[in-house]
Amino acid sequence: MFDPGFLWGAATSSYQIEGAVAEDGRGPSIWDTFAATPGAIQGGDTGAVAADHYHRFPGDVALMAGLGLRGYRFSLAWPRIQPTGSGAVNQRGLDFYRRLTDTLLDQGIQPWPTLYHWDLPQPLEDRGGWPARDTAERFAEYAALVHEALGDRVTHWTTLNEPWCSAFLGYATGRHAPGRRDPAAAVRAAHHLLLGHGLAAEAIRGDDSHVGITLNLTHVTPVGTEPADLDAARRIDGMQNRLFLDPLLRGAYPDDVLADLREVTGFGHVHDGDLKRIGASLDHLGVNYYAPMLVAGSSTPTQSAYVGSPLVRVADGGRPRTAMGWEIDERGLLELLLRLKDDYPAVPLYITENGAAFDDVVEHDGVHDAHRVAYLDGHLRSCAQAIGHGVPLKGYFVWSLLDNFEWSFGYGPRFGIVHVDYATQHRTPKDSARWYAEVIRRGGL
Ligand code: IFM
Repeated sequence: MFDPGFLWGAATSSYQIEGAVAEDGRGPSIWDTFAATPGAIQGGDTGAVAADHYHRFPGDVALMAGLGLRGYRFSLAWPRIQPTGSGAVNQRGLDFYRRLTDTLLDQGIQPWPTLYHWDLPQPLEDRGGWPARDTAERFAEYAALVHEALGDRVTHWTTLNEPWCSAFLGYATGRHAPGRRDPAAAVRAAHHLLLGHGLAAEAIRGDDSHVGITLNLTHVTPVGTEPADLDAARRIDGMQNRLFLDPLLRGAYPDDVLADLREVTGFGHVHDGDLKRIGASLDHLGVNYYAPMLVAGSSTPTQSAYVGSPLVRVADGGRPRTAMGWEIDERGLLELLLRLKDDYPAVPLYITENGAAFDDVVEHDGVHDAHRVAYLDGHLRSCAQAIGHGVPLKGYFVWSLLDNFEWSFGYGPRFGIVHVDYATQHRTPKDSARWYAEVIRRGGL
């Protein structure tokens, strides 16, 4: 069961909700550039206005308070704070986050900032982006600036959101900004993201500062017991989970994953001492879970985000799916949490994202999103079971507070528990928001 200190929250990210991309000195990010590329985003959508949270944050915080949220996970846009990715602070950008943080604290809502949720300053990409080691150093510098400004009000820091996506969707498949298709660069990016996390953790950790990272993890199972299927599951688990968990929690890359990746690149970019820094960096771990993965061996090579693993295909588990086409299986979350407890040293865990997009219908009396309520209810039951088995799970942030810009899918998929009418910016709490408020009020299901 959930203890009284359990942190009940909701999450968002800067580029997905803020808008105001050219205001108060913000510099361009890789997502501004990518979104302006014809064909990159469905419907040609961009984050230029999004949910206009930059201007409407007081109302949005009031909404959070009305729901009884205890924590709010948001991200800071690096290009608001350092418009070129290095050098002096843009005070107006920093002030926005100071006002947001203070408004949250006034309402008794714990600010839970993430320093990087994918909006890299474009000038840093022009100098090589995450495949370049210098970007990790710049990230630590930026982290130190933010910590200096907000460290008196923020206790729990998340460095990166889902470095797997930044590295492999951004640099291998080209489906995310900056849209590069260079598997070797993606592998270097993955290491430099982890290094940037480690350096940032050194810069901000202190008596009152707890440092975490958020990973998108999944529960991987093979379709059967054929060696090819077992190998497919090992490879995908390696690329999606262990490539990040092992350096962070054991201080070493897994040998089998290094062997798989050697088909793509060497590891000269991993310097002596890097893994020591990465491995000593976590006070807590953020887990983003949406769906399990069922995989099979394949005889046809495919190019995917799982570089170094071409002979793998994702199989159909036959379960109902969300509007993203993701299979719904809350048992995958339970298995994942138990696995983290069994395979890695104990570290406090937080579900930093969990939620679902469905084709919501706005009716005269609201948005009756029963599918989302069922999804959240099932996954929270898995959380409760995991806690019962001794998993040190300390909090849960639903993704997302608001409908928002879903990256290359644009504004089509709606993940919010609060509906946003993008034409009027009117917010309507869905049934799931009311249901979640009641869960929080009761302290559980
Ligand atoms: O919207 C994203 C978020 O930015 C990162 N995690 C997954 C969510 C749903 O795709």
